[in-house]
Amino acid sequence: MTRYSIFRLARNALAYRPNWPRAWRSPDPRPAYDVVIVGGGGHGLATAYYLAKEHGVSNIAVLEKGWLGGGNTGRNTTIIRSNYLWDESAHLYEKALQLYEGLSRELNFNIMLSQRGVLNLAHNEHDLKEMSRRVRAIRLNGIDSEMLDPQGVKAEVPVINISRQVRYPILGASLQRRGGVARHDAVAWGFARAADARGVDIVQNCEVTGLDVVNSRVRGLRTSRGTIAARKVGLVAAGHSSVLAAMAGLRLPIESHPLQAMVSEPIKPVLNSVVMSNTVHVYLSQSDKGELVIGAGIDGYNSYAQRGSFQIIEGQMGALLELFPSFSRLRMLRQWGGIVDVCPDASPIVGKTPVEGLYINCGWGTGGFKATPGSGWAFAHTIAQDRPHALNAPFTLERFSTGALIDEHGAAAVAH
Ligand code: FAD
Ligand code: PYC
Repeated sequence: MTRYSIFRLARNALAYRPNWPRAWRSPDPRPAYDVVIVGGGGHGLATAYYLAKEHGVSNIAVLEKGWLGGGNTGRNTTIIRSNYLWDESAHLYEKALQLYEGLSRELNFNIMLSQRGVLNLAHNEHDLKEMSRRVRAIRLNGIDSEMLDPQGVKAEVPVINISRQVRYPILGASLQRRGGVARHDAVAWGFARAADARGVDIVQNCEVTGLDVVNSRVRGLRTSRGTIAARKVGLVAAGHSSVLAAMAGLRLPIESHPLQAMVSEPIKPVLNSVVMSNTVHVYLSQSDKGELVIGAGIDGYNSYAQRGSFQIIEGQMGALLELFPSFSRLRMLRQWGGIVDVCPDASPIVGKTPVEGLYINCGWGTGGFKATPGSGWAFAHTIAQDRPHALNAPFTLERFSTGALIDEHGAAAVAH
């Protein structure tokens, strides 16, 4: 950086800009809406955007109890991929990836999508066989996926040690080259700005405290900013899905767990891809700022506390150093937690509920960031048409009574 650009950066950082236009309005809630979306994370904002854009719904509000993207959207490790095993999931996550590929242009907002490739490491014969089967299944759905041998892994990740004389040798990896990362806040902000431009009221600091249901039909919501009538309500409140559903008398097959992550001090570029190891239980990438972004598995207990803990730091550092001993000299900068709602089959619920006019989008567990635009797109269709799109039709609440589960524990394994 030249002295001139440092000066310009400092000047811009300190400048007072009274005339900067707001990216979105800050309206008071109106007494009634056609559709109210509960939850101003990426999925809720995307739903509102596609409702307005694709379905011409004009009277929409998004109610967020805190600030936009302050839930899991702003807390995740930003990994995007569509390498899921079952056809149902492959179609949904691939739709999301395709939307991501055009999202900066669609929203006129740079979401910093970086398709740098996502590697899943194989450390034993079982991993190799499981991955080969998975790669073939994924390719049958027309999604890019390939196997690498140890030399191929080394070519993608030069800092990795492919010696066989280590505790977890690298026997190969699967790679999705179109996978990668995107700036999570930008996804929320881009959808918020574009939804607002289409007339959606985004109301922050507005907590939903109750749902009014009369004769099995939703009529409105009670909030910290008053009562709001609504013809349709979409619940998109990851981390609190069960709490919201219970307000309408529904019990969800969901467990809420903390999931933690951390970042290191920034260092020079050392890692070009996203590397995940289910067996050693760690995943990492390097941010544009140079920080290593490192994720853990879910905490074993249920909780609504969005915070880190000492044992996760210790476990994660142990796992990281098994794979990358040279990172032992790195200092960690920050650690945080988010609350993820996990379904028994590690797949989401996106669809109608037994209450008329009430729709639910939840249970994305540890892996919903990658689904954000696809989830919003399909959920908007479901709300507008009062029936699911083919993409989300299999992801019903009823599957837990019919038994038509979509078991994606393998695809989600690194964080479980
Ligand atoms: P959120 O962003 O959590 O939004 C829900 C919103 O609802 C919140 O803002 C909350 O404040 C609001 N809300 C709750 N209750 C109320 C109420 N009563 N009234 C009003 N508003 C309410 N996924 C990936 O694909 N890749 C990853 O690399 C990845 N890494 C992760 C790492 C961590 C540490 C965590 C925690 C998650 C990770 N995930 C990842 C999962 C991903 O972050 C989530 O699945 C996804 O962001 C969920 O988005 P959302 O919009 O549904 O939820
Ligand atoms: O689903 O890719 C994922 C993921 C990575 C970290 C947490 N979830």
